[in-house]
Amino acid sequence: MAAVAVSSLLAQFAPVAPESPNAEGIRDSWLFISIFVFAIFVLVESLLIAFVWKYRRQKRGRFADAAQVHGATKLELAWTAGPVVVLFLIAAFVFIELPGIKDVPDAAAGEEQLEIKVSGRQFYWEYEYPNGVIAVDTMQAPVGVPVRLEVSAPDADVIHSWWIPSLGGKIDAIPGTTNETWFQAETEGTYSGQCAELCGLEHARMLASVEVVSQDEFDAWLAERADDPAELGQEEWEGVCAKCHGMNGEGGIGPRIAGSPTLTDAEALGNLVHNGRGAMPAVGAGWTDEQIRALVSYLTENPPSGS
Ligand SMILES: [Cu+2]
Repeated sequence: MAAVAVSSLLAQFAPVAPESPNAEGIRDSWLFISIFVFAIFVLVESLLIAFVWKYRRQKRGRFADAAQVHGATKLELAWTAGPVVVLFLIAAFVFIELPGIKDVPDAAAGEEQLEIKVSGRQFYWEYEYPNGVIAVDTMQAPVGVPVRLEVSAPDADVIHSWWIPSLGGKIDAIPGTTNETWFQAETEGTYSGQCAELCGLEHARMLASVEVVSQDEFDAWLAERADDPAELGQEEWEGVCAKCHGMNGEGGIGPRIAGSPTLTDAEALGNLVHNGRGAMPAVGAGWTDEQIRALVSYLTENPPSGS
């Protein structure tokens, strides 16, 4: 029982189960470093307790000096060389693992590779697929295929950070720069994460997830989204508008917007999301007409109830 409790406690500190080779490299580095961390912790703390006990005052007078010990060449060499060896082993291990974590695998001849543009924005993730399909917050990806992510932040002054722990490490989304990362999901499923760089009021709600599906399901989804952007409208409402204005437009960080004629007026809504207004940032700067139309048609069919 105790062993189970201890191992489940330790699991709380461990990285999530990796589902992509780069996440495996991160987990392995963590485990390797942890061996030394744990061993050094136990060594230092037990010596500390042992010496506190061994050299306690006992009958020596309160203000009398304790025995002055100096010069122990072997011991001094050992505690200098030991840490050097430990640091060398850690550095060597990490440098061996690093290319497998950082470098996007080259597409072998005939092998498929998918590229998705990831944009961090206040306060949502926008994905653009090779055929131009746009999605918000939830990414779809095929299982077993290397997915290269081009991560950036189109709005001028806010940095975000893309992080799906089971699919690899964090990568910053920085204005004016494109950072690359990748994953190759080993099993189908939904993997979640969130923006890992404080980016403003609703940063905590800037969640992200990757739904890994079979190649056929992915192809079907991509083709369907290209023909019919209805789902996009819903994602935009939930991922972009509702985080500040409430899921039913009842208001929150932003004012109540249920019943506002702007919601169903493509020109007014386009103007608002392109340029922002007052405290509201230009959440949809650069949105295409199609993106605006998707939102207007969703809101026309599903007017927010206001409560
Ligand atoms: Cu963010």
